[in-house]
Amino acid sequence: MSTEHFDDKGSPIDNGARIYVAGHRGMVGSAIVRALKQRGLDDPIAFTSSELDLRDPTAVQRMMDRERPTHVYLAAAKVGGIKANADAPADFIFDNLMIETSVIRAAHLTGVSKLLFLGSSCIYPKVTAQPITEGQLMTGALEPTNAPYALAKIAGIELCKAHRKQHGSNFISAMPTNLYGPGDNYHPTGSHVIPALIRKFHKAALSGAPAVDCWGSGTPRREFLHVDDLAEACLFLMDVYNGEEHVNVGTGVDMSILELAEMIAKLTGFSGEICWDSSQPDGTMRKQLDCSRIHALGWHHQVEVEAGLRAVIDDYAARPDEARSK
Ligand code: GFB
Repeated sequence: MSTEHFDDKGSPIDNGARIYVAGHRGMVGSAIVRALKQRGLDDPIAFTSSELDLRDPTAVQRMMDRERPTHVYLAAAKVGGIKANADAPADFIFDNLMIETSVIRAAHLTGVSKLLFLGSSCIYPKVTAQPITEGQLMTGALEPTNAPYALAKIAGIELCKAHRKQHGSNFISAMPTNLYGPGDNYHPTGSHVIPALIRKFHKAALSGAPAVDCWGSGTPRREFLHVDDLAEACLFLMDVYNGEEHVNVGTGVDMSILELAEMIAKLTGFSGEICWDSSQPDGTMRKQLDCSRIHALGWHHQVEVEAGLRAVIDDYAARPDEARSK
Protein backbone atom coordinates (compact mmCIF):
# COMPACT_ATOMS: atom_id res chain seq x y z
CA MET A 1 0.00 0.00 0.00
CA SER A 2 1.30 3.45 -0.88
CA THR A 3 1.89 5.73 2.07
CA GLU A 4 2.46 8.93 0.14
CA HIS A 5 -0.92 10.39 1.11
CA PHE A 6 -0.60 9.64 4.80
CA ASP A 7 0.42 11.92 7.60
CA ASP A 8 0.40 11.46 11.35
CA LYS A 9 -3.07 12.85 12.02
CA GLY A 10 -5.30 9.95 11.05
CA SER A 11 -6.37 7.18 13.36
CA PRO A 12 -9.03 4.54 12.78
CA ILE A 13 -12.39 5.21 14.36
CA ASP A 14 -12.83 3.39 17.65
CA ASN A 15 -15.48 3.31 20.33
CA GLY A 16 -14.21 6.54 21.85
CA ALA A 17 -15.11 8.45 18.70
CA ARG A 18 -18.13 10.76 18.61
CA ILE A 19 -19.33 10.35 15.06
CA TYR A 20 -21.72 12.79 13.40
CA VAL A 21 -23.45 11.74 10.18
CA ALA A 22 -24.87 14.77 8.37
CA GLY A 23 -27.68 13.55 6.12
CA HIS A 24 -28.37 10.28 7.97
CA ARG A 25 -31.81 9.91 6.41
CA GLY A 26 -30.56 10.13 2.82
CA MET A 27 -29.52 7.15 0.72
CA VAL A 28 -25.79 7.68 1.40
CA GLY A 29 -26.07 8.77 5.03
CA SER A 30 -28.34 5.87 5.97
CA ALA A 31 -25.92 3.42 4.31
CA ILE A 32 -23.07 4.94 6.36
CA VAL A 33 -25.15 4.50 9.55
CA ARG A 34 -25.79 0.83 8.62
CA ALA A 35 -22.07 0.30 8.02
CA LEU A 36 -21.13 1.93 11.35
CA LYS A 37 -23.63 -0.29 13.17
CA GLN A 38 -22.25 -3.36 11.44
CA ARG A 39 -18.90 -2.47 12.93
CA GLY A 40 -20.50 -2.44 16.37
CA LEU A 41 -20.16 1.32 16.80
CA ASP A 42 -22.74 3.28 18.79
CA ASP A 43 -25.52 5.20 17.06
CA PRO A 44 -23.94 8.31 15.53
CA ILE A 45 -25.00 11.84 16.31
CA ALA A 46 -27.73 12.67 13.79
CA PHE A 47 -30.48 15.21 13.24
CA THR A 48 -33.36 15.31 10.79
CA SER A 49 -33.75 18.37 8.57
CA SER A 50 -36.68 19.56 10.67
CA GLU A 51 -34.51 19.38 13.80
CA LEU A 52 -31.52 21.12 12.20
CA ASP A 53 -31.35 23.13 8.98
CA LEU A 54 -27.83 22.43 7.73
CA ARG A 55 -28.00 25.52 5.50
CA ASP A 56 -28.04 27.67 8.65
CA PRO A 57 -24.43 28.26 9.80
CA THR A 58 -25.45 29.53 13.24
CA ALA A 59 -27.66 26.53 13.97
CA VAL A 60 -24.97 24.14 12.77
CA GLN A 61 -22.30 25.84 14.90
CA ARG A 62 -24.58 25.66 17.95
CA MET A 63 -25.14 21.94 17.38
CA MET A 64 -21.40 21.26 16.93
CA ASP A 65 -20.55 23.25 20.10
CA ARG A 66 -23.09 21.20 22.01
CA GLU A 67 -22.36 17.74 20.59
CA ARG A 68 -18.55 18.05 20.07
CA PRO A 69 -18.20 15.34 17.40
CA THR A 70 -14.71 13.98 16.72
CA HIS A 71 -15.48 12.53 13.27
CA VAL A 72 -17.92 13.89 10.67
CA TYR A 73 -19.36 12.22 7.57
CA LEU A 74 -20.74 15.03 5.41
CA ALA A 75 -23.30 13.06 3.39
CA ALA A 76 -26.03 15.71 3.44
CA ALA A 77 -26.75 17.26 0.06
CA LYS A 78 -29.52 18.29 -2.26
CA VAL A 79 -29.37 15.60 -4.96
CA GLY A 80 -31.44 14.57 -7.94
CA GLY A 81 -31.36 13.24 -11.46
CA ILE A 82 -30.64 15.06 -14.68
CA LYS A 83 -34.05 16.77 -14.87
CA ALA A 84 -34.22 17.78 -11.20
CA ASN A 85 -30.82 19.46 -11.62
CA ALA A 86 -31.86 21.23 -14.80
CA ASP A 87 -35.20 22.39 -13.34
CA ALA A 88 -33.92 23.77 -10.01
CA PRO A 89 -30.33 24.94 -10.57
CA ALA A 90 -30.58 27.70 -7.97
CA ASP A 91 -31.62 25.27 -5.24
CA PHE A 92 -28.89 22.81 -6.20
CA ILE A 93 -26.10 25.37 -5.95
CA PHE A 94 -27.48 27.32 -2.98
CA ASP A 95 -28.44 24.40 -0.73
CA ASN A 96 -25.23 22.52 -1.37
CA LEU A 97 -22.95 25.52 -0.89
CA MET A 98 -24.70 26.45 2.35
CA ILE A 99 -24.62 22.90 3.75
CA GLU A 100 -20.93 22.46 2.97
CA THR A 101 -19.91 25.88 4.23
CA SER A 102 -21.87 25.53 7.47
CA VAL A 103 -20.69 22.03 8.33
CA ILE A 104 -17.05 22.35 7.26
CA ARG A 105 -16.59 25.71 8.98
CA ALA A 106 -18.23 24.54 12.20
CA ALA A 107 -16.15 21.34 12.12
CA HIS A 108 -13.02 23.48 11.96
CA LEU A 109 -14.16 25.85 14.72
CA THR A 110 -15.03 23.00 17.10
CA GLY A 111 -11.80 21.09 16.39
CA VAL A 112 -13.27 18.01 14.68
CA SER A 113 -10.39 15.50 14.24
CA LYS A 114 -11.49 14.26 10.84
CA LEU A 115 -14.19 15.05 8.30
CA LEU A 116 -15.13 13.19 5.12
CA PHE A 117 -16.87 15.27 2.46
CA LEU A 118 -18.86 13.51 -0.26
CA GLY A 119 -19.03 14.93 -3.77
CA SER A 120 -19.93 13.44 -7.13
CA SER A 121 -18.34 12.35 -10.40
CA CYS A 122 -20.11 15.25 -12.15
CA ILE A 123 -17.32 17.54 -10.87
CA TYR A 124 -15.25 16.49 -13.90
CA PRO A 125 -15.34 18.16 -17.33
CA LYS A 126 -18.14 17.19 -19.71
CA VAL A 127 -15.59 16.04 -22.29
CA THR A 128 -12.44 14.49 -20.89
CA ALA A 129 -10.20 11.43 -21.27
CA GLN A 130 -11.65 8.19 -19.85
CA PRO A 131 -11.34 6.73 -17.28
CA ILE A 132 -11.15 9.96 -15.31
CA THR A 133 -8.35 10.42 -12.80
CA GLU A 134 -8.61 12.80 -9.86
CA GLY A 135 -6.10 15.08 -11.61
CA GLN A 136 -8.57 15.87 -14.39
CA LEU A 137 -10.59 18.14 -12.12
CA MET A 138 -10.97 21.67 -13.55
CA THR A 139 -9.31 20.85 -16.87
CA GLY A 140 -12.40 21.69 -18.96
CA ALA A 141 -15.97 23.00 -19.03
CA LEU A 142 -18.68 21.30 -16.95
CA GLU A 143 -21.81 19.49 -18.23
CA PRO A 144 -24.47 22.25 -18.37
CA THR A 145 -27.35 20.09 -17.00
CA ASN A 146 -25.64 19.89 -13.62
CA ALA A 147 -22.98 22.63 -13.58
CA PRO A 148 -24.46 24.45 -10.52
CA TYR A 149 -24.47 21.21 -8.49
CA ALA A 150 -20.99 20.28 -9.75
CA LEU A 151 -19.60 23.71 -8.87
CA ALA A 152 -20.96 23.43 -5.34
CA LYS A 153 -19.26 20.03 -5.00
CA ILE A 154 -15.98 21.45 -6.33
CA ALA A 155 -16.30 24.21 -3.74
CA GLY A 156 -16.68 21.51 -1.07
CA ILE A 157 -13.38 19.93 -2.12
CA GLU A 158 -11.70 23.32 -2.01
CA LEU A 159 -13.19 24.11 1.42
CA CYS A 160 -11.61 20.92 2.76
CA LYS A 161 -8.27 21.67 1.10
CA ALA A 162 -8.25 25.29 2.26
CA HIS A 163 -8.95 24.34 5.87
CA ARG A 164 -6.18 21.75 5.68
CA LYS A 165 -3.76 24.30 4.24
CA GLN A 166 -4.61 27.18 6.57
CA HIS A 167 -5.51 25.32 9.78
CA GLY A 168 -4.09 21.81 9.39
CA SER A 169 -7.59 20.27 9.46
CA ASN A 170 -7.71 16.60 8.45
CA PHE A 171 -10.65 17.04 6.07
CA ILE A 172 -10.80 14.59 3.15
CA SER A 173 -13.07 14.24 0.12
CA ALA A 174 -14.52 11.24 -1.72
CA MET A 175 -16.07 11.48 -5.21
CA PRO A 176 -18.48 8.63 -5.88
CA THR A 177 -19.81 7.67 -9.26
CA ASN A 178 -23.60 7.31 -9.89
CA LEU A 179 -25.16 5.52 -6.93
CA TYR A 180 -28.17 3.26 -6.34
CA GLY A 181 -29.50 1.10 -3.54
CA PRO A 182 -31.82 1.08 -0.53
CA GLY A 183 -33.32 4.47 0.32
CA ASP A 184 -33.20 5.74 -3.27
CA ASN A 185 -35.68 8.36 -4.50
CA TYR A 186 -38.30 6.97 -6.91
CA HIS A 187 -39.86 10.29 -7.90
CA PRO A 188 -41.14 9.89 -11.49
CA THR A 189 -39.24 12.87 -12.93
CA GLY A 190 -36.82 13.99 -10.18
CA SER A 191 -35.02 10.70 -9.60
CA HIS A 192 -31.83 9.28 -11.08
CA VAL A 193 -32.00 6.81 -13.95
CA ILE A 194 -31.97 3.53 -11.99
CA PRO A 195 -34.98 4.20 -9.74
CA ALA A 196 -36.76 5.91 -12.65
CA LEU A 197 -36.37 2.87 -14.89
CA ILE A 198 -37.22 0.38 -12.13
CA ARG A 199 -40.44 2.27 -11.52
CA LYS A 200 -41.36 2.48 -15.21
CA PHE A 201 -40.46 -1.10 -16.16
CA HIS A 202 -42.02 -2.63 -13.06
CA LYS A 203 -45.28 -0.79 -13.68
CA ALA A 204 -45.29 -1.73 -17.37
CA ALA A 205 -44.57 -5.39 -16.60
CA LEU A 206 -47.50 -5.51 -14.14
CA SER A 207 -49.95 -3.77 -16.46
CA GLY A 208 -48.80 -5.52 -19.64
CA ALA A 209 -48.01 -2.19 -21.33
CA PRO A 210 -46.51 -2.70 -24.82
CA ALA A 211 -43.73 -0.05 -24.51
CA VAL A 212 -41.68 1.99 -22.02
CA ASP A 213 -40.33 5.47 -22.79
CA CYS A 214 -36.79 6.21 -21.63
CA TRP A 215 -35.05 9.57 -21.88
CA GLY A 216 -32.42 10.65 -24.33
CA SER A 217 -30.73 8.38 -26.87
CA GLY A 218 -29.66 5.47 -24.64
CA THR A 219 -26.05 5.95 -25.78
CA PRO A 220 -24.57 7.80 -22.76
CA ARG A 221 -22.57 5.55 -20.48
CA ARG A 222 -22.71 5.53 -16.69
CA GLU A 223 -20.87 3.70 -13.93
CA PHE A 224 -23.12 2.48 -11.11
CA LEU A 225 -22.03 1.78 -7.53
CA HIS A 226 -24.19 0.19 -4.83
CA VAL A 227 -24.54 2.59 -1.91
CA ASP A 228 -23.45 -0.08 0.61
CA ASP A 229 -20.14 -0.30 -1.27
CA LEU A 230 -19.83 3.48 -1.06
CA ALA A 231 -20.52 3.37 2.69
CA GLU A 232 -17.74 0.81 3.17
CA ALA A 233 -15.43 3.04 1.12
CA CYS A 234 -16.30 6.01 3.36
CA LEU A 235 -15.48 4.10 6.55
CA PHE A 236 -12.33 2.80 4.92
CA LEU A 237 -11.16 6.27 3.88
CA MET A 238 -11.99 7.65 7.32
CA ASP A 239 -9.68 4.97 8.76
CA VAL A 240 -6.74 5.11 6.40
CA TYR A 241 -6.69 8.18 4.16
CA ASN A 242 -5.32 11.53 5.25
CA GLY A 243 -4.46 13.15 1.95
CA GLU A 244 -5.32 16.53 0.51
CA GLU A 245 -6.46 15.20 -2.86
CA HIS A 246 -10.00 13.90 -3.32
CA VAL A 247 -10.48 10.18 -4.03
CA ASN A 248 -12.65 8.63 -6.76
CA VAL A 249 -14.97 5.84 -5.61
CA GLY A 250 -16.48 3.56 -8.24
CA THR A 251 -16.39 0.14 -9.83
CA GLY A 252 -14.21 1.09 -12.79
CA VAL A 253 -16.84 -0.45 -15.11
CA ASP A 254 -19.53 1.43 -17.03
CA MET A 255 -22.46 0.52 -19.28
CA SER A 256 -24.70 2.32 -21.75
CA ILE A 257 -28.13 3.51 -20.64
CA LEU A 258 -29.56 1.18 -23.30
CA GLU A 259 -27.77 -1.78 -21.67
CA LEU A 260 -29.05 -0.63 -18.29
CA ALA A 261 -32.62 -0.39 -19.61
CA GLU A 262 -32.38 -3.90 -21.09
CA MET A 263 -31.06 -5.27 -17.81
CA ILE A 264 -33.84 -3.64 -15.77
CA ALA A 265 -36.44 -4.82 -18.33
CA LYS A 266 -35.19 -8.38 -17.93
CA LEU A 267 -35.08 -8.22 -14.13
CA THR A 268 -38.58 -6.75 -13.85
CA GLY A 269 -40.04 -9.20 -16.39
CA PHE A 270 -40.88 -6.57 -19.02
CA SER A 271 -40.71 -7.94 -22.57
CA GLY A 272 -42.22 -5.07 -24.60
CA GLU A 273 -40.52 -2.35 -26.61
CA ILE A 274 -38.01 0.16 -25.18
CA CYS A 275 -38.49 3.61 -26.79
CA TRP A 276 -36.17 6.64 -26.56
CA ASP A 277 -37.49 10.16 -26.05
CA SER A 278 -35.02 12.45 -27.78
CA SER A 279 -36.70 15.55 -26.35
CA GLN A 280 -35.05 14.65 -22.99
CA PRO A 281 -31.35 15.38 -22.35
CA ASP A 282 -28.56 12.81 -22.53
CA GLY A 283 -26.30 14.77 -20.21
CA THR A 284 -22.64 13.92 -20.28
CA MET A 285 -21.80 11.06 -22.66
CA ARG A 286 -19.33 9.30 -20.38
CA LYS A 287 -17.91 9.72 -16.87
CA GLN A 288 -16.11 6.52 -15.99
CA LEU A 289 -13.88 6.92 -12.96
CA ASP A 290 -10.29 5.81 -12.68
CA CYS A 291 -10.26 4.20 -9.23
CA SER A 292 -6.54 3.39 -9.08
CA ARG A 293 -6.03 5.61 -6.04
CA ILE A 294 -8.58 3.89 -3.80
CA HIS A 295 -7.65 0.46 -5.21
CA ALA A 296 -4.01 1.12 -4.31
CA LEU A 297 -5.12 1.98 -0.77
CA GLY A 298 -6.82 -1.43 -0.55
CA TRP A 299 -10.56 -0.88 -1.17
CA HIS A 300 -12.58 -2.60 -3.93
CA HIS A 301 -16.31 -2.69 -4.55
CA GLN A 302 -18.15 -5.92 -3.72
CA VAL A 303 -21.56 -5.67 -5.39
CA GLU A 304 -21.77 -6.19 -9.17
CA VAL A 305 -24.50 -4.22 -10.94
CA GLU A 306 -26.78 -7.07 -11.94
CA ALA A 307 -26.84 -8.59 -8.43
CA GLY A 308 -27.30 -5.16 -6.86
CA LEU A 309 -30.16 -4.31 -9.21
CA ARG A 310 -31.83 -7.65 -8.56
CA ALA A 311 -31.87 -6.99 -4.81
CA VAL A 312 -33.17 -3.44 -5.23
CA ILE A 313 -35.90 -4.56 -7.66
CA ASP A 314 -36.98 -7.39 -5.34
CA ASP A 315 -37.30 -4.87 -2.52
CA TYR A 316 -39.24 -2.44 -4.72
CA ALA A 317 -41.60 -5.15 -6.02
CA ALA A 318 -42.35 -6.32 -2.46
CA ARG A 319 -43.48 -2.86 -1.34
CA PRO A 320 -47.15 -2.03 -0.97
CA ASP A 321 -48.44 0.08 -3.92
CA GLU A 322 -48.53 3.33 -1.96
CA ALA A 323 -44.89 2.92 -0.83
CA ARG A 324 -43.64 2.66 -4.42
CA SER A 325 -43.97 6.37 -5.03
CA LYS A 326 -41.48 7.12 -2.26
O1 GFB B 1 -29.24 9.35 -13.52
P1 GFB B 1 -29.45 10.57 -14.33
O2 GFB B 1 -30.69 11.34 -14.09
O3 GFB B 1 -28.26 11.55 -14.12
O4 GFB B 1 -29.44 10.18 -15.89
P2 GFB B 1 -26.82 11.93 -14.73
C1 GFB B 1 -28.48 9.32 -16.46
C2 GFB B 1 -28.82 9.04 -17.91
O5 GFB B 1 -30.01 8.24 -17.99
C3 GFB B 1 -29.11 10.28 -18.78
C4 GFB B 1 -30.88 8.75 -18.97
O6 GFB B 1 -28.52 10.13 -20.04
C5 GFB B 1 -30.64 10.27 -18.89
O7 GFB B 1 -31.12 10.90 -20.08
N1 GFB B 1 -32.28 8.35 -18.67
C6 GFB B 1 -33.04 7.54 -19.44
C7 GFB B 1 -33.02 8.72 -17.61
N2 GFB B 1 -34.27 7.44 -18.93
C8 GFB B 1 -34.28 8.15 -17.78
C9 GFB B 1 -35.31 8.41 -16.81
O8 GFB B 1 -36.45 7.98 -16.90
N3 GFB B 1 -34.94 9.18 -15.73
C10 GFB B 1 -33.67 9.69 -15.59
N4 GFB B 1 -33.37 10.41 -14.51
N5 GFB B 1 -32.71 9.48 -16.53
C11 GFB B 1 -26.83 13.29 -12.56
C12 GFB B 1 -26.53 14.72 -12.25
O9 GFB B 1 -26.48 13.18 -13.88
O10 GFB B 1 -26.06 12.34 -11.88
C13 GFB B 1 -26.22 14.95 -10.85
O11 GFB B 1 -27.54 15.54 -12.77
C14 GFB B 1 -25.36 13.89 -10.22
O12 GFB B 1 -25.64 16.19 -10.72
C15 GFB B 1 -25.85 12.51 -10.55
O13 GFB B 1 -24.01 14.04 -10.61
C16 GFB B 1 -24.94 11.41 -10.03
O14 GFB B 1 -25.82 10.84 -14.51
O15 GFB B 1 -26.91 12.42 -16.13
